[in-house]
This record gives sequence, structure tokens and C-alpha cells, in this order.
Amino acid sequence: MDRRRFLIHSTSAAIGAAGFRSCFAQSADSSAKQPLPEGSGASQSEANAPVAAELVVDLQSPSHLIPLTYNGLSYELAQLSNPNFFSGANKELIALFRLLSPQGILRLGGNSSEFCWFKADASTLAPGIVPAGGPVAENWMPNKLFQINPEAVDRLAGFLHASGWQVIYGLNLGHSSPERAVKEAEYVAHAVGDKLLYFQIGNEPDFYHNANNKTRPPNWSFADYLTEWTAFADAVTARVPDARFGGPDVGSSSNWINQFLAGAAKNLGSRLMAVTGHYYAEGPPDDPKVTTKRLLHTDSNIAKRTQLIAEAAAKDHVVYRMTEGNSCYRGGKPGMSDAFASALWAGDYMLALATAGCAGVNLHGGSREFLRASLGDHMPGELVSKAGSAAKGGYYTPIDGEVASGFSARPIFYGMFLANQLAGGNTHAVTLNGLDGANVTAYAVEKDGKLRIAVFNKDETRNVQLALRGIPSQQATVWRLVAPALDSTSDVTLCGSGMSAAGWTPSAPENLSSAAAEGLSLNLPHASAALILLEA
Ligand code: BDP
Repeated sequence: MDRRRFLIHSTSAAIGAAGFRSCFAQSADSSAKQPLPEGSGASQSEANAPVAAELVVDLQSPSHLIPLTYNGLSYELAQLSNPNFFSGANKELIALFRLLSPQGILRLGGNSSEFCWFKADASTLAPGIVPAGGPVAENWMPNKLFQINPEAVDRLAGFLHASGWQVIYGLNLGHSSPERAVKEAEYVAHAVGDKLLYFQIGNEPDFYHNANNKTRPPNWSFADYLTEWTAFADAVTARVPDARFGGPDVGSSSNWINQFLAGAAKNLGSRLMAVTGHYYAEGPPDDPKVTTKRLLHTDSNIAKRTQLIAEAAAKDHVVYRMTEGNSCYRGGKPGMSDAFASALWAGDYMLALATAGCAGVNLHGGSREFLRASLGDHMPGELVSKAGSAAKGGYYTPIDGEVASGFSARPIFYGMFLANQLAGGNTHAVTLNGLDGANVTAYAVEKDGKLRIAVFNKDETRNVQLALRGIPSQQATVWRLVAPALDSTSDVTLCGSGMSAAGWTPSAPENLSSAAAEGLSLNLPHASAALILLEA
């Protein structure tokens, strides 16, 4: 457990909570193996009396808008070394992006962005890179360069126009120069136009001085970083006056975010659009302490810390965005990151951050080739993969596949989709009473004049019966998110249907109604989620 719980100040609390969780002592995978009934549904409820609890929506609570651009994906920048991937011709990938969000944000960065170089013209040569010293096993950064051609950026523009998404484009700070960054930025700004949200410069610079990263010497500090970063940003601005920026894209340090806010906001003024950081809930996958049970136990510090940062950012007229993260760093853990558990985690996590004032979340994924390369050609999840279950992509990727074989939606995609149903709505505070320790969370928004409530029962065994209070309506439609088991890697459905590049149609909406005196009540089986769409 060496790094990357987002927001360093919460690390001790997180470790404390892990200690508490260790009373569930078990091997890395066992928590996910208990089979649940088909659809986690009614027959199980009979065997397992539900916890009678209350969900109260406070319609008078302070409220803020969850932006329509909240939902996002993050990919390695090296993905552009294959110009056929992000291309207007990649219809299946475009269809899945559009399904996930009509207005999402694609962030291109990751470790590989520090090893990408843009071949602006025939005379541009590859940068000389000194390979990280020491044994390969201790180097967790790429050990090769990735060439990006102008053609790949042109095709990226086609992809963005076809999907409706915007891009956060990651420029190489680790092994590049302001001159190279300027040429790349000029080309990207021209080709991508208004689909460019902003540039980021460098990936997880707070890790640069680490022994398994070695992008900078051990004594390299935030002050050194800000000087380098500002030189890049100013050089880009001199040639691309409309360029906007986000940063510092830290791996874990909230101190760096605060210092960046103070330094960069002062230097850049309105050229700075966002402060950014990463969050991996657990890792690495070969650590036996990394379990589904831990993943599903919400770390309340994350929302609190996010709120503090979002509030500080707002004072400087910028937003806070979580630009890269997932359930488990170092490529994810099979049976967890690629399974239904990750759908419940992602939906809950995204809405917890949205409620805390975060402007958006980009969950990381992409081709296995580039995720593996981003980690110095390691993929430790393979060590704990069950025989015959070798994942075709990175274990945590929301969209699996390649241009040649086609693309499919992983379970986590469904959780992201569910969370996105609250985007464009104004938040309302929700209180859950009488849960008796059951692991349930809920979020509400008012969208187009109607209430929408997302409820996650992340408990592995306990069903709940939720009486809905503070709600003006006696009629609702319910979409359920279910799968055979927490470790199911297929057969996930939302409202009775699976999702694919061919689309998604809600085929099993449930009606919820009540006599006026009783009010609405929802039964929510363990290991499932639901979206409640109030009629008025
Ligand atoms: C992040 C890197 C990304 C990796 C990811 C991981 O930015 O390139 O793929 O970790 O560990 O820190 O899975």
C-alpha cells in the first residue's frame, strides 16, 4: 500500500479504516465469491428480512448543479500512437462514448504522457530519454517512447466531433521541452478547436521524485515544479493565446493542489480553468488487503476533502476535477475492478464527489497494451487472475476492446451511466435513518422539475426497505442495476437491459406508487442499486 490514496491528509484516516476493515480478515478475492440470487431479487428478500429504514430528501437544502460534463473517461496519451483508435471511423467506440454521456470529457494523460512525443514535421526528432536506472522490477514508469503524428490528432478531432465529447489534452512535462510542447499545443488547438477543454502539463508530478518513478531527482520540490510548469504554460500561451490550463494532476498530494491553486491561479488568472487530482480507491492488486469489501466501504474523508478543495477552488474562480482514477491502481484487480462490485463503487463514488462540489470524474482505462506500458510493462493483476480469466483489457477499463475485435461495456460502465442520470440536476441533501449499519448510500437531484434519487445498497448480505420521505410525489418509476453476483464480469443489467455499442433501452421499468398516507417505499436487495424517477 505504497501510494495514491488521493489527498494525503486523509491517509491516516484511510489506514485507520483499513485496520477496522481487517476484522473481515480474508484473502484478496474471497469477499466477492458469495453467489447472490439472479437479479439479487425478491426470493432473497424472503430469506433475509430487510432492514426497515427511511430515506429523507431535504428539498430546502443548499443546492448546486451537477454539470452535464460531469462524466468522463481517462486514457493513456500513448493511445494516440495508434491513430485508428480515437478516430471518427471507430463507430463502436463512438457509440459507447455517446451512450455513457452525450457531453462527456475525455482526458488524455497517464504515465505514458511523459514518454509521448509529437512529430510535428519531418525534421522533428525523438527526444533523448535517459532510461530509469535500477532493476526493471522496480521501475513503474514506461520504458519506451510513443510517437504521436499529426494525423492522430486530426483523427482525434473527428472522434470528438462524432461523440460530442471534449478533451483535456496532456502535454509531456517529464521528458520534453517548452519548444516541443508549444508545437504540439499549437497543432492540437488548431485541429481540435472548441472540442479542446484545456491542456494539462505533466502527470502526477508529486511522484516524479519517487524511487520507482525517477522523473526528477529526490530533492525536486513543488517550487521546482511550479517554475517548470509555468514556463511551459507561458510558452504555450505565447503561441496559442486562447489556451486554457488545468493542473497539477497530482497522484495524491492535496498540499500540491493547494499550493498550485495559490501559485498558478496568481500567475495565469483566467487561463487556469481547473485544479485536478487523481484517486485510486485501493491498490496494488497483488496486495491481499485489497478486497471488494474494502472497496465498497465508503471512505467519508474523500467527500469532505473534496468539498474543501472545491470550495477553495471556487474562490479562485476555478473548478476541481478528478481527472484520473479507478477502483485499484496498477491496472486494477480481476474479480473486482472488472466485476459488478466496481459498478456499485463507481456510481456511489461519482455521486459522492458530485454532491461535494466536484466538477467531474474521469475513470481511467483503455487498451491493455498501453495500460501495461504505462506501468513499465507490469500488470500485477495477472498474478491474482483466476486461471483462464485473463482480461482482454486493463482490468479496470470501463470500455473493453480494440479496433479489430470491437468494444464492449464493462460492469463499471453501468455504474458511471447510472451516476450520469443525475448530471444536469441540482443536488438535494439526503439523510438515511435506521440503516442499522447496512452499507447503503443515496443521492438526489431535481432535474427538469422532477426529483431523481440514486440509491446504492453496497451491503453484501443485507436487504433494505426504504420509506421515502420529504417527497412531493406518490408515483415513481424505478430502474434497477443488478447482476448475478458482486464478482460477475457479465450479465449486468440496468432496467432489465444490457448496454453495448448498439445502445440501451430500458426494458423493465418498475412502477412505485402508494396510497397518500403511507408514502412511497422501495425494497433494495443487497448488492444492487436503483434509480428512482419521481413523476412530479
Ligand atoms: C496512474 C498512472 C497511469 C497508470 C495508473 C495505474 O497515471 O498511467 O496506468 O496509475 O496504476 O498513476 O493503474
